[in-house]
Amino acid sequence: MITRLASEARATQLAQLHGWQAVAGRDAIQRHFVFADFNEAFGFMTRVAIKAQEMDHHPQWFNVYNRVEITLSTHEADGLTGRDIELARFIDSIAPALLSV
Ligand code: H2B
Repeated sequence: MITRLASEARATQLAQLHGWQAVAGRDAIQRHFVFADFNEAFGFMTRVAIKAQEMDHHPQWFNVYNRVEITLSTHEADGLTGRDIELARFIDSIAPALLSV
């Protein structure tokens, strides 16, 4: 059973991410992206999906045309864990920084 990040590890690891914000009323983080068009957005989502499948850790996400909103949390721990940090780091590594909002 995976456990939630303790407050010290949590602060350090969250500080290393880019553009992620805490979700109100829930132990989760969220980042919004805007791409040039749907093709760019879906290409990005495809890369995230392949990583998520490899990790067996899946994002909650929302897409309309060129916008993608990703929320990360670990259901079985009912909060943020190292798996969310790992997936967020991967997402940051493939996200075009200038297009993130
Ligand atoms: N994704 C997320 N975000 N949180 C989980 O707790 C989770 C998951 N659990 N993907 C996995 C799959 C679990 O359902 C399987 C059985 O390992």
